[in-house]
Amino acid sequence: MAERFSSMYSVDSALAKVLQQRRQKLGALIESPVLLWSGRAPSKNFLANQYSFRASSHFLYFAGLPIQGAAICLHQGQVTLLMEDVPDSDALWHGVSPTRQQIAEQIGAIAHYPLSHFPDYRAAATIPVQDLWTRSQQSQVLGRSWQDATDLQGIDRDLAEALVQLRLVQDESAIAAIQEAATVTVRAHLAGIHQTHSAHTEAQVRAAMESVLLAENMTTAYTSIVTVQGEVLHNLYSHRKLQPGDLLLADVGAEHPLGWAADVTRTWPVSGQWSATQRAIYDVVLAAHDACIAAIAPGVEYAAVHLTAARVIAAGLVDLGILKGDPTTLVERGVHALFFPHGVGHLLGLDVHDMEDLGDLAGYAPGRTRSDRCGMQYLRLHRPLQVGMVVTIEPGFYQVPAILGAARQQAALEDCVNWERLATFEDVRGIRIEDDVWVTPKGPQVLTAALPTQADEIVQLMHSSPVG
Ligand SMILES: [Mn+2]
Repeated sequence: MAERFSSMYSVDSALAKVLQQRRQKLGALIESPVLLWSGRAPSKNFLANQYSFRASSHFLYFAGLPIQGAAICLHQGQVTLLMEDVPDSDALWHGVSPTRQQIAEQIGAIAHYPLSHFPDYRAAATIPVQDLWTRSQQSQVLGRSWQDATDLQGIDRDLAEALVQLRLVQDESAIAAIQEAATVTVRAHLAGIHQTHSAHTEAQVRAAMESVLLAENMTTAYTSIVTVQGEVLHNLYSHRKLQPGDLLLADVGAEHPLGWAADVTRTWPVSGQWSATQRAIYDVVLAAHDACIAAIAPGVEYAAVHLTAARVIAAGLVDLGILKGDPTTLVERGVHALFFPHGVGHLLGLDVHDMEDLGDLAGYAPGRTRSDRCGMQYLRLHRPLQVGMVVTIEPGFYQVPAILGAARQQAALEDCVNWERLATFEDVRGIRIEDDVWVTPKGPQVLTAALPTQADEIVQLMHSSPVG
């Protein structure tokens, strides 16, 4: 695309070919035309002050470009673009925009129309986007309405199933983009680890990490968690001061300019030195992390990988005298979930929790539903692993006051938790170690392997001079 346009994106010939293949695969899976909307950015306080735009992932997967306020119709492997041309008056504020025709050429559309042509597509299947303005447009155009994207019916449901089938397994182009996001994410974590010594607050470490993403023209794939209160699983506040005895938990991942996500967590001691108790628990979590990654192979049930993490954590806590009993029995009783209450990971792709807009349709194999068994209800992925899937592995240990307080009231747990022993581990609030793993025919390939996980290596990095 000519340089006079302010838009930074373009589709090169390699991506054009990938998009064509994805469209053809969809065409082979679903007969009816499909209409996918990109959505639009919500405003802050007044209309012209917009949040940055993030296109719907289903749209991005086939269109390749984040085009705001557009829809594509996919049918028999072909794509048609629907959008309005940007008015000339917009150029003062946003520079000269490409015309609809030029965008259509970019994405390989066979035709392009203004939005007034929507009625021609009433028979199309769709997935409702998250933003409500666009959703009401979808509803009007197609004469259907949705509560949310998790209760789709008829052709919309057929489409959702086709999308899951395609997007569960990442093509080469997707893997390359996820790897790019992962590489930048690794550098962000190294920057955070290096700069902890000179930081006084969580926010300063977070800034050091996110600045690496920004400098690569990437953004965060989700709101960063950089906290000394790691036991608050999604702690989104970074205002606290760093104290010498604290562990800092950083869950920060980059989003590639075309939408692909990375998702990485490391935990390190603010002072550059582990206490004996912190080190002991860290090594238990790391053993679980390593055992899970070693277990990854095509055909392996992800739930079994999760249970591997649960068993290794339970065994480690038995060794430390915190839990009592046989690790397998403890896991069957859900006792590990006192300290490891979430699932061991999830699908990763264009969304950091890939396709969770479809509820459990992507994460759970047909016929499977969430278990109410303790420690299993937050499992986000319950399928056999397939070649081409990208998943996270992220075991953790947390002392959540609400969980432990309630557990202490239960006489049933008296025989398996040594509360006095646990009290000596009070400087361990939250530890998580998370990597992104690509399932290949030969086994696991860790896309974030360049970032050390060993306790000694991490603190050595804190004392060494920053690189790159
Ligand atoms: Mn994650």
